[in-house]
Amino acid sequence: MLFALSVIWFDRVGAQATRPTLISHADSTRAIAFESVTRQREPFNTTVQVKFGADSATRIMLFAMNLQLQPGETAIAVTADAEDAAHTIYSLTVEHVGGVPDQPWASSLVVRLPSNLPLAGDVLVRITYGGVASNRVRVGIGHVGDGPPDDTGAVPTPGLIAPGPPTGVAATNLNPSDVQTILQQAASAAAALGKPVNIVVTDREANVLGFFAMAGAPATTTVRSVGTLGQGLEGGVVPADLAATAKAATAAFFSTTGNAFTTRTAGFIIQEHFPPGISFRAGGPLYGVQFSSLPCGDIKKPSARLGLSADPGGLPIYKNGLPAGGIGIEGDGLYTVDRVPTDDDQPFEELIAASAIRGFEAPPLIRGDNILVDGIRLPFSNVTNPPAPTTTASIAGATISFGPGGVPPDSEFVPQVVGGIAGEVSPRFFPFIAGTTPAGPNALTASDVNAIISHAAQQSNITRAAIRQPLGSNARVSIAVVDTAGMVLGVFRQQDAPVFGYDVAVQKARTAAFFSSANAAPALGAAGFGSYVDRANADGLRFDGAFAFSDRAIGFLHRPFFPDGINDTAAGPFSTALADWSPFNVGLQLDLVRTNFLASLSGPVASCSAIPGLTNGIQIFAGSVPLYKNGVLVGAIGISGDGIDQDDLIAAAGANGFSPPAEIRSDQIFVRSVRLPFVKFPRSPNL
Ligand SMILES: [Ca+2]
Ligand SMILES: [Ca+2]
Repeated sequence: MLFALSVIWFDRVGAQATRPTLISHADSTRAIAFESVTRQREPFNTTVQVKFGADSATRIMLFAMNLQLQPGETAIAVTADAEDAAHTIYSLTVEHVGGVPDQPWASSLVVRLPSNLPLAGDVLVRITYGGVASNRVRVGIGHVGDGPPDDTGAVPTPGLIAPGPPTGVAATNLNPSDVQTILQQAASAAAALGKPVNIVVTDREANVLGFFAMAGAPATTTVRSVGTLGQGLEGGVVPADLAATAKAATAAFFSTTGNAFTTRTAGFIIQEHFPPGISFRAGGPLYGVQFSSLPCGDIKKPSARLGLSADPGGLPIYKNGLPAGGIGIEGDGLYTVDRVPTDDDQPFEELIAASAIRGFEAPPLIRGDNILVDGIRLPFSNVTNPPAPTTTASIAGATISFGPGGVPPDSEFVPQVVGGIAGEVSPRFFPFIAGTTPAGPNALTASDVNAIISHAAQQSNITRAAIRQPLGSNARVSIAVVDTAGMVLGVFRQQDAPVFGYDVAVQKARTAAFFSSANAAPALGAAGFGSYVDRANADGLRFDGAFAFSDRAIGFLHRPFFPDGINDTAAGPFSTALADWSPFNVGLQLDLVRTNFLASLSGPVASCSAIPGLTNGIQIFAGSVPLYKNGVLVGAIGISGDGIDQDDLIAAAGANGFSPPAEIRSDQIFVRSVRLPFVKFPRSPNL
C-alpha cells in the first residue's frame, strides 16, 4: 500500500555493511514502529483491542537496513529480543520479514510481543541475523519513556527515507470494490423503497470516493427546522449532492477507533437543551459545531461542504473494525435536525444509509448508543439491522474516485511526535512557528508554541476520555495555537483524534484570542455586527481587551437562554431570540460567516468572515483559553476532540505559564447577576 515518504538525512557513521540496523527517528533512538494491523504508533500494549488473528497478541512492524535474507530463508532466520528496565531480556517472535515498496535498501519486520512483557515503559529492541546483532532501538510498552538507558555510543539511525505507516497515510482503507459494494447496496435499498436519492461515500477526511445520483433524485434540498423562515439559513435551498457529502463527512469526521457517531448523534448534541426537548438543561455539548469545517475556511480541506450535518442519514463506515469513512444519503428535499429524539422515527435516508453499509458497520462497543455523556445515552441510528434489499439496482453512471491502481487518497496528516506524544500534523501547520502579533519581545516564540502544545498533549494523554470506548481510554484531541491576529502557529492532532476537531480547535483558539483583544468590539462594528456589540454593551460587556474570554464564556453568552439552559429567560447577547432561533439560525456565529459561506457554495472564497483573523469562523462551545505573556495577550490555545470539560482541562494545561492574571478572567464578570464561566474541569479527570 502507500508509504509516507519524508526525506531525512541518513548518517552512515557507525553502520557497518554487514550489521543489520534497526531504523530510528532522526533525532532519537526511538524505533520507527507501528502496530502491524492498525498502524497505530507507540506506546504499545501487549494485547490488541481488536483481535485480527488466532490470538490477541500485539504485532509491531519495525524497519531495518542491511538485512537481506538469502534465497530459501524465512523470517525464522531472524531473531529479536527486548530488554526492559529491570534488565530482563524477552524473546520476541519474528513472524515476517519483507521488503518496503520502492525502498530496496530497507526491510520491514513484524514481531510479536510476548504477553509477559511488563507495561513499564521503554524496552530496547534488537534483531539478530546470521549471528550478528543489530543496534538497539527504543519502543514504548504501556507508555513512552522510562526503561533502560541507551546503549553506550548509541546514535539515531534514521533511514535515507523514513518509511511511514504502510496504510496509515491513506485517508481510508476502503478500495474501489468496497465503494462499489456500498453504492450498490444503497441504490438497491433506495430502489426497493421507491425513493431515488443522492448517495455519497467519503473517506475519513471528506474526499469523495463514490457518488451516485439515482434517476429522479432531487437536485436540491431545503434547510428547515424551527424558528423564523427566512432568517439565518432557514428556508435556504442547497445542492442535494453537497448535503449528502456533508452527511458522509460528518459521520466520518466524528468517528474514530474509539467512538462511532452519525448525523443523528450530531443532531442530538447541538440543540438548545441537552438532551433535546428537556427544559432547564444546558445546551448541547457541541452547540455550534454545525458551523465548522466550512467550505469558506482555511483549515480543513476538503471541507464538509455545508459544515457538519445533523440530518439523519449519515453513517460512519468501518472496515475490519477501523474507521474508513462515511456515507451520506439525501433525497427527501429536507435538510433538518431531529427535534424529537424519543419517537424512534426511521426516515428513508437513514434506512438507505444503514442498508448501504451492511458488512461495513461500526463495532457495536463503540457505537454512539454505547456512549454516555453526563449519564445520557447518545443516539446512533434508529435503523440497526436493515434487511437485504430484494432487488439489485444498477449503479451505471456512478463515479468512483481513486488513484491509478485503486490507490486511495493520501491523508493530509503525517506522523509526528510532539512532547513525546504520538500524533499527526499537516505540513501546512508544521513545524510550529512564532507569533507575529503582537510583535516584539512578548510574541510567542516557536519554542513557546512547542511547549504549550506539548503540555496540552501530555495532559490529554493522561485524561480520561469522555466519548471513547473502551472506558479507561485516554482523550485524543486536536490542539491549536494562534496569535492575536488569528494566525495559526501550530496544530497537532493526537493519534486517532476525531477529524472534526482539527478545524474546531483552530476556531476555538481564534474565538478566545479575538474576544479577549482590544480589537473585538471595533472589528465587529466595522463588519456590520454592531447590533451584537450594542446588546453586549447593554449587558455591561465591552470586549475592549480588559478581560480574558474563554470559549466557554463566549458560548455562555451565545445561547437562546441566559443563563444557559434556563427556560423563560432572555437570550444571551450573541444569540438569536428563542422565538426565531434554530440550529440554522443561532446568531452571531452564523451571521459572521453566512454571506461568504453561501458564496462558497458556487466558487472559492478567501475567508468565511470579513473580520481578519476569523478566517474559518468562530466556535461557541468550550475548549479554549487566551494566552498571556508578561500580562500581554499573545494568542490562544484551542482544543477539540473528546468531551468539552476535557477540552477545557487540556487547554488550561497547555496554557500553564501563559494564563491570564486571575483578576481579568471572564469569571470575574457578572452579567444579569450571573457569573460568567471561564473553564470547567471534569471530576476525577486523570486516568
Ligand atoms: Ca434530508
Ligand atoms: Ca425523532
